[in-house]
Amino acid sequence: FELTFLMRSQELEKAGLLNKTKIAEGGRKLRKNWSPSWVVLVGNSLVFFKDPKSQTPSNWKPGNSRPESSVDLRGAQLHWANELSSKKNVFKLRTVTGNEFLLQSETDSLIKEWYDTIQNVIDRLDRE
Ligand code: I3P
Repeated sequence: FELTFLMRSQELEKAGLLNKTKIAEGGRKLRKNWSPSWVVLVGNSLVFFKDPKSQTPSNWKPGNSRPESSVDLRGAQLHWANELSSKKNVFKLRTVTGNEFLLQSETDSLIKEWYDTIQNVIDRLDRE
């Protein structure tokens, strides 16, 4: 995974702090483990970073930190999934490879923005 290449060549669309848990890997169910994650939408990928405390939107620089993981949004599916959690404002992202993530924020407007932005990228990729 060449983050530097991604950042140079593609537009950074959105970055922010969300609660995240992976719930499936390749279709196999995983135990939930919620933690705050610095989430960056760049090009066709959603990239997750650890250590969100040291990051803020104003000082975040792609070269400073190593991504924890990344998700290819091509062919991905997005659904509101409040039935999958006791938390509010939860959506599920499922990749073509069968990895599933829940993302959550206490802030209604913020999670709505993320949902719409990710869905727009998925729709754009579907049309290509
Ligand atoms: C889980 C933990 C999660 C919770 C999950 C629990 O327990 O409390 O936060 O998910 O609920 O099983 P543990 O830490 O012992 O693994 P939510 O916060 O999303 O509700 P679930 O099993 O109903 O998914």
